[in-house]
This record gives sequence, structure tokens and C-alpha cells, in this order.
Amino acid sequence: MKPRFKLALFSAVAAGLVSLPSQAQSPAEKVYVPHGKYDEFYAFLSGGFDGQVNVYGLPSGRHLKTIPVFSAYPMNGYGYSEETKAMLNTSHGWIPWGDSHHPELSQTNGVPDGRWLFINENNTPRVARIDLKTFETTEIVEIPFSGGNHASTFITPNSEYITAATRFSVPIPQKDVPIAEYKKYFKGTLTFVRADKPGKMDIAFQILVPGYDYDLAHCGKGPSYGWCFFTSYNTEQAHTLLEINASMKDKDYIAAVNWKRAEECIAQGKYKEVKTKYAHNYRPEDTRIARTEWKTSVKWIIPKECPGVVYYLPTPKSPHGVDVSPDGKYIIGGGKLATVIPIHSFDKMINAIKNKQFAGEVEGIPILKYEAVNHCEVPNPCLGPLHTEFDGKGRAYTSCFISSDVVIYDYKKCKVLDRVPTYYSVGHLMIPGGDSAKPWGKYLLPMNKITKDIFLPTGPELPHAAQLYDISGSKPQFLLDMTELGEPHYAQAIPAKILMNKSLKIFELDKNKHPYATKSEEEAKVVRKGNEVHVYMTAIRSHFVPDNIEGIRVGDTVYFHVTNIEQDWDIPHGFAVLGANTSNLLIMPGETLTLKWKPEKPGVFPFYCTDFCSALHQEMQGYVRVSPA
Ligand code: CUK
Ligand code: CUA
Repeated sequence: MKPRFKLALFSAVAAGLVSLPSQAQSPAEKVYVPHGKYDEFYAFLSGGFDGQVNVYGLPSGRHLKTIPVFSAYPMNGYGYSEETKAMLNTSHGWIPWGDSHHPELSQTNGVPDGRWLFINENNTPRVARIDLKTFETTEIVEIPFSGGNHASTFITPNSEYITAATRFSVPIPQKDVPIAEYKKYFKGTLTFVRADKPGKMDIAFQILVPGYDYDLAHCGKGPSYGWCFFTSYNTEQAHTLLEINASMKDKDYIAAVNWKRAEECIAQGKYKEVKTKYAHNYRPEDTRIARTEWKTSVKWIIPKECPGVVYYLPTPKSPHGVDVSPDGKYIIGGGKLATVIPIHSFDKMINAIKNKQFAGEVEGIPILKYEAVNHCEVPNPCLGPLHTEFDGKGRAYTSCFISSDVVIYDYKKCKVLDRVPTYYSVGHLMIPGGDSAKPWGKYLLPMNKITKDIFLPTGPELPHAAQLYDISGSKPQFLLDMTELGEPHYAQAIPAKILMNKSLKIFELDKNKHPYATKSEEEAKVVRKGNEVHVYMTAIRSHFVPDNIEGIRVGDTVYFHVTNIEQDWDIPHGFAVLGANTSNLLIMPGETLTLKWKPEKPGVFPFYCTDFCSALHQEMQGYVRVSPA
């Protein structure tokens, strides 16, 4: 290219007049988001054992925010403030940690709509809703009668339900039995959680299933609307050394659940109401004070008494992932120990049900014949296929743990087209919209399971990694190594503009219905009620009112109810007290948060704003005097 022409082309590109063919740009150019521009996608990566959701921009790979969900978060007071404590209530008590695996965006007609993000907790079974107006967790429901919750949260096309399921079979209901009597007592449950009404998330019904381990799920769309599919392994029902004993059989199952049929059975009274206690935690928009409602029963569907609600599709060797193609016609299993990728056909499955092509039955659940439902087995794809996403152009992308690559194939023709390496043992992978009816495509993000030394070493634990590919061209192009927080399992992404239009900038002070809100400095006060002292405090650049508090005695419980009376975007104030055995508060404009403190020693204790808010931030401070009891 002649220099002058190059210059002309450069200015045309810069002016947005022509776009270069995508492969002509270097990876560095493609991931570079210049100052003044935003990333193209929001990506939500689960934090795994950090219990949270971490938000990144794509293609830059920049970490934007951590949304605390199942783990308390001292940075902003989640789980510590009086307003958010109740979010972590469970029937086992208050649990400030969780293991979050699979985020899923809410959908309308099978397309992610940007209203909410759901995510599961795998240890103490729970599901959560994050409101994408505020990027905050607003609701958590506990799943009773479940041993862990891994096949969750996968969604139905209009966000009617999110899924949950027993990862480990357990005695249901729980009781003290010898573990060796697994086969007799251990069961599984598949749970459908009503998700479309914020504040009303609840267990719609549970289906009682054999004592296998239920691993992952995805729901049907288009022709398969009304169905969800769950993988199950350990159909051997081993209870020790599963490493060996759960891999004996040639095939385990995908459970196909007809949730429309389940709704019929519920409507016809074909269910059993079972008493139990579980938590529904909700943080409403007006007071923003989380509260726990204790639920007392769930509806059980027993497959024998509701024929047609569940079928088993034999699937090779301990299937892990199960994914439904955007057209809703194909169900792809990932057999961790398999050397083929089994693709089932939804049409064939329906015919097999009609023609009763059964290979057997277990606890009232017909097992369909493999040949009757299988569309094909992708030959020689890779080793250890796990999870599949779609680009909306007829291609499926499956991550392969053992061979450390992603195989790309035409899922209708069952033909391998390409493959890309991953530097590490890959787990989940994500394409924006890649599990929906209309993938946006464009990027592919395989995430690691077992990390490798890509980044600067950080002691015995190495940073986790994901690798970003551009898949818009004819060949995938490697763009970027991204670090990850925690250990992400699944992820979701959505075009940034969909969320930017909805995103809230401030909480309106006028609409703050918190009972301890202080809406002007004139209203600030200290009120004693026996041993309780309530400080109604305001924060604005750059002082607190009141800032000298006296009359507190050892033995009192002090509640600092701090209202940030700013109404400008991006002006939070922090609040921390010396020696207070709690966390920081990070209070958004228009919001009230409460720090509870039981002073144990007399003295004068400073408090201050922890978030740099103006040139006088350092002066944003005060004292609280504590006298002997
Ligand atoms: S699991 Cu992690 S790689 Cu929790 Cu979805 Cu498959
Ligand atoms: Cu308010 Cu710093």
C-alpha cells in the first residue's frame, strides 16, 4: 500500500466510512477500546467458589464490577449492612459464602432481554436474581429437598421458570441412614422455580426422580418449547469412589422434562404437598431492606402419577453439558469420557414417545431407545467434550476438557469444520447469546478449568484464564488472554447498549421509603430507645451530619443509618468506624444503609468516608464518644 493511500484509508476508517475486512485488523486493534468509547458487550462470568458474578467488558476483557450474590462483600457492605444481611439467610442459618456456577440472562421469546441475571448456588442449594438496572442481587430462594444445585439456572424462553436440580442424591426427605443403603433411600429432585415476577420467585414444583446425580440443564425453545433437559451421571448409584464406580456404564441419561405437562398435573391436583421450611429472601425496590419470608411447603410431582412428565434419553458416558440448538431442534450432550458428541433430535424424541420406542423404565420414567432419539454422533470430535454454544449460523462450538480445544461443527450434518486450541484444560465456553434462540455470535470465550502459567505467577495459586476469539470471519482469530476472578464456570454476554438504556444512575431520594432515611441535614438526629441508639445521618460532599456523637455507653447497640443525599451519578460515600466489627458501607446517591455497632470500650472513635468523593474527602469524618456503662 502506498503511504498516501494508506493515510487516506486510515482517515476513512477513522471517520467510520469504511470498515476493514475483519481479519485485516490485528488482535491488539480488535480488543483496543479507545478512550471515550465503551466496550461492545457486557459479559457476566460466574465466580465459582468466590460465590459472586464478575462483570467484564468485551472485547477489552476489562473487569468492570463484582456483583456480590452468595458471599458477603465487605467492600460495599453486602451481607454486613442491616439492609442486606437477610439476603444470606437459609434454613441452615446465615451463610456468607456460596459456590456460583451458571449465570443466565432473562429472556423474552428466547432472546436475552437484559432485565435480570439469574445464578445458582451449588453448595447450599439456592438461586438468585440480579436486577440489571442496578447490578445488585435482589432475590434469593433456597431449594429444599436437594443435595447441592448444579443444573441451574437455566431458563425457559419467556423466563417462566429457572431450573434447579440435585447435584448429589441424598435421602429425601433427609434422615439418618447408612450411606451403604444409598439405593434404598437416596433420591433426586428436579426443581422449577417461578422466575418471571420479581419479588415472587418461588418453587413452582419439584419432580421426584431416581437417586442419580443431576449435572446440567438447558431448556427447549421453538418446537421444543415446553421442555427442559437435564444430564444425569452416576446412574450406577455408586456412593464411594465415584471416580471409578460412576463410570462403569456405557450410557447414562439426559432427562427430558415436559414442564407444560407438569403444569397440567399441578392444575389437576396430581401432586403431593410436602411440608418443609426454606428461605425466600427479597430486597424490595422501595425500602431496599431485605427480608426473609419462610416458606412452609412445596409441591412434589411423582412421575408415576403424572405420566409423560419425564423421559430418559440414553447418552454416552457420564454426560456433563446439555445444550439446545437455537432452532430448538437438537439436543447436544457432552460425554466427559466419550469420544463422540451425541446429538439427539427433538422430533425423533417426540416420535419415539408416540411410538413407545422404550428400552425400559425406571420409577415410572420410560427410557427411550438410543437409536430412536439420536440424530447422530459427531465422529472424532475431540476428547472430553463438555459444553456447547452456538453462533446462530448453523455452527456448534463444543469445549473439550481432555484435548484442550474447542471443536466447531455443523450440527445438522454432523461434520467437523474446524477447531481452535485452548492453552489450558477448558471448561465452559461462551458466545454472546450462544445458548439462546438468537445468538449474537461474534466472540467466543472458552474459560479454563485447570489454569496454566499464562500470566505473572502469583504464588502457589495461578490466575485463572479465558481466551477471547473473534468468530465473525471464516476462521476464528485468537484475540486476547483474559484473567478471571474466582473460577468461572459459565458466562453470559449481551450487547452493551441493551443494558446501558436501562441502567440506573441514582436512587431518587424522594422515593426512598427506608424507615430510617434522612432526607435533609435538618432531619438528622440521634434517638435513644433503651439500649438502642439510632443515628439518623446524612452524607453529602464532604461531611456527615451529625459528625460529633456523644451519649453512647458501652452496652448500647448503635445503628448508624446513613443516607447519601446526593443526587448526582457516581457520587457514593463510604462509612467506616474504628474498631467496628463489621464492614464498610458504600452508599449510593439516594440510598440509606445501616451499620450496626456494639462498642466494647470507652473512648472517642473516629468514623470517616472511605470513598474519595471530593477535594475535601479527607475531611469527611467525625467522632463518636463512648462512655463507660
Ligand atoms: S460445570 Cu464447571 S466446567 Cu459447574 Cu457447568 Cu462444566
Ligand atoms: Cu464522601 Cu469521601
